[in-house]
Amino acid sequence: MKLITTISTLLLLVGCTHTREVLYTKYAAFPEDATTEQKIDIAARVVPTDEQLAWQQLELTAFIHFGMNTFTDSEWGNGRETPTLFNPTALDCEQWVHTLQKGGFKMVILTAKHHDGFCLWQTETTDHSVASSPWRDGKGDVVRELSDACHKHGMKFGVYLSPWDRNAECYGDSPAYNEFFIAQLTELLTNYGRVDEVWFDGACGEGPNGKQQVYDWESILATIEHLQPHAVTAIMGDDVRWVGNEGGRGRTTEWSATPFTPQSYSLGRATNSKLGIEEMSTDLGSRELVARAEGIYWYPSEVDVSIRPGWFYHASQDDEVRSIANLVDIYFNSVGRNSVLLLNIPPDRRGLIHEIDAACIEALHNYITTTFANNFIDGKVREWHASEGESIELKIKRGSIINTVQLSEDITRGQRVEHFTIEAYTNGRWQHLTEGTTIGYKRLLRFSDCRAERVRITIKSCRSTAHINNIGAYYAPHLEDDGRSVIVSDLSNEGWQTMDDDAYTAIDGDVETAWRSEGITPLTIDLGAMTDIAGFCYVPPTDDPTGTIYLYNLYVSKDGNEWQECISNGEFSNIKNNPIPYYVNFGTTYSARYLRIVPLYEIDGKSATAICELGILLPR
Ligand code: FUL
Repeated sequence: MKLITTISTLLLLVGCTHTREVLYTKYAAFPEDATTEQKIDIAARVVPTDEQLAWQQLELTAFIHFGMNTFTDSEWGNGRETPTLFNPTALDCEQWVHTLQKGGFKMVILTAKHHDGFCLWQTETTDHSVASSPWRDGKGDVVRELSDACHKHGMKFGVYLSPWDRNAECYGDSPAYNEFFIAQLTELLTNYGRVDEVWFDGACGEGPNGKQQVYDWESILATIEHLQPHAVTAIMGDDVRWVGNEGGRGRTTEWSATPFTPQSYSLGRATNSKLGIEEMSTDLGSRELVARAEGIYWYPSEVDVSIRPGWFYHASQDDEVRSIANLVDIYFNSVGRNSVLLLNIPPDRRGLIHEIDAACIEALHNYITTTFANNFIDGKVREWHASEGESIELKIKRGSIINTVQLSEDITRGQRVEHFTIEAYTNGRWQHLTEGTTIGYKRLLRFSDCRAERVRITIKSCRSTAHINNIGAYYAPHLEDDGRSVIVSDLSNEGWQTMDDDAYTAIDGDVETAWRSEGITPLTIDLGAMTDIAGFCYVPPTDDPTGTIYLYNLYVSKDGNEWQECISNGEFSNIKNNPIPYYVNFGTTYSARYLRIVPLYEIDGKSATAICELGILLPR
């Protein structure tokens, strides 16, 4: 396991005095009797490994979700899909790499196996793979084609291998599946050259034997350490931490030095729960939290989000590719908040990145490069070793308008800033522009356009001396979001009624208002007239997830008395992490006037139901 506790010392030149500073790579345990002050001092001196640093510097990384779901139009497969469905007509991994490079991406991570268990490479471990598909007569290998294209064009390459496997017979028989999984991992890390990131999500389920799988993370991480020691391991790995949402939202206070213990460590969950923290927690690094902790990790955040509502390509979402304005916001809220962005760009059924997505990422890249090509600070900014309360004043090029400041800490000396302010000298006086908490590797702050003569940065509070190695002032052009609204029903809700008195908010056409009920409560709607129904849409709540439906049955009726089941044990896959509208096509048309959804299981097993909107899909 790559739990490195090396202590390195660095000879620092601060002013004219030589100071020997002890640094802790990746982890530091607090001495048992350490005071809060001592703990904070140690927290300020935990630093990334070389691999974590190189990863952080990539800034923009790309996810490729491609596989069986691309061909079944789903987000999660159940593992029973026939491999013959997998048949891209024009797959070209060089096109993926060129397109992503034009978008400024430095690494690409491929879903070598998603939860459905279908393997995109020639594996010895199962027949449920490309070898059983008609694509390239069963001789194709997507992992080979992509890794080759990456290595040829200087792009880093990573793999996503889903631990949860809904196809493997042995899933749930823990030792057998661990062996199977490690064999898959070994193939991927042995046969395809250099791999720079290995990505495991935490999903875990029951196998066909009815038993919950228990993963052997220690052996899994040891396999990576042995075969690709320079690769960072993400999410269930111990180098890169999940930011806690799939919506592209980094924290404004983001500590890479955190007491949050990787969940794959045997005591990870227990330690975190003792501290009252989880991946989604707002506070993962405050003084108050560090004071209660027993140690501190360098465990930086990665923001994973899709360019489309779903992780896999669905032609129906071609109109819902994120706008440039939205992508720019995501950039500021991820890379600009001390995180690495992992943006998913899912290839279509041809096996190509779709033209719309390609144009978007290129436009994003142009925006970023043009904005940050022009630093309006006059003169060169030297590294600034700031003590608490210290300020620096910087001249702005004459006549410039700025609305963005970039600050960076030299994280090879730790992450230290806790609070800073930015002011501008304009029209003969100092004016407060904005302020922030953490900085870390990169912090971008936007504020109203300002014609400044000088800017003043003040480090209001920090742990030990802060080493600021980059300051920039820029003008980021304003972009209008195209204001697209998502259509959740093909049929107007005029004349609709719910059979439950207070449930109108579930069909009022407003996705912001939720109908909430205590208990697992069915909802019946009367459309007012016989209608040909081809499917429905469920919009879950996004503020408080309580009541979000995970499993359900769906019925229709002509008269409200006799009901026909259309979907039994349906699943809104991945709704917990990605609470977007879910569109479900029946694959056939029902003539009916009433529709009833019967929730079976709430996302966390709670006794609650929440529906922001139910919509009707008409035949096309
Ligand atoms: C989640 C998965 O369930 C999604 O399908 C997707 O792969 C996302 C990146 O991770 O946990």
